[in-house]
Amino acid sequence: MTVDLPAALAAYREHGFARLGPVLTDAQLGVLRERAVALMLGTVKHEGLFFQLDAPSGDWREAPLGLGWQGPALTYRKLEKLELDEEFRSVVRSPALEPLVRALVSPPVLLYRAIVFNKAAEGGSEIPWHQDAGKLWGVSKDPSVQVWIALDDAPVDGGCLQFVPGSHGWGLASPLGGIVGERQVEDAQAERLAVSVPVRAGEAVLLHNLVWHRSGKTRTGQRRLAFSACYLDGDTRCVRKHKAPRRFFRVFEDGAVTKVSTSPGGK
Ligand SMILES: O=C(O)CCC(=O)C(=O)O
Repeated sequence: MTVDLPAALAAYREHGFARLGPVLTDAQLGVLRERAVALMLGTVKHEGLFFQLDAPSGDWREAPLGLGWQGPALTYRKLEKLELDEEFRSVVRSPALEPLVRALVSPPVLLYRAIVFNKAAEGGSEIPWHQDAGKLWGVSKDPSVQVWIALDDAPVDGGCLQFVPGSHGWGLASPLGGIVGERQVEDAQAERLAVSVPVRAGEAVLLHNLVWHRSGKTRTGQRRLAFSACYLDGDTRCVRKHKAPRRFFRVFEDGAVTKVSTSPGGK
């Protein structure tokens, strides 16, 4: 499984996202799905893993924060710090992704987050237009490289990603980052410009952290699991003040790279 690097980089620069095609074998998919379920059910445990249950209302704003693992359930919305799990760690460093990551990220490549997004068969919750950068992220420079991998099929009505193409070139919608305000969504005519990217299990999508993206509930009656890894340039520092600074996980052991420009439009 190889990613068409020039095509992926061109689409990423122009649109802020790129389809990468399949990056996992069926066997790997099976292992990762089973592991995600085992973590939710607590049959595999790692000290320090982050869990967030979905809100029973299906409104992400009501999802409880800071509670950790709440007992066996398949309705966790997010599982984070998956670099602690050997199966997910091997995806972060996957040979299928390594050339792409090395092309875009300055060494030594660091990891900001390794996360599973789950939409349970009952529907899960909608994630509104947002950007994955800004002060909320607590780092000295905004990251720009994320790889999102479907672990289940993600069809149009089953929780696929949606994008506003080119929006990575508009900068941060607010210094804080995260959710894009309603007014800005209207002004940008995001609804009209939105592009859905349905994928099959095992396929990946490269995202620029500034591109406006969102996902709906799954309405197919099928669960939609996805894994995402966000990479950081080696000189990125944690600037959070409320806790001790994070030390980011180092993705590859050596530092050899050819980093290319990540600016929109390829300049
Ligand atoms: O997996 C999803 O539904 C959303 C992913 C997402 O919003 C993100 O990667 O920031």
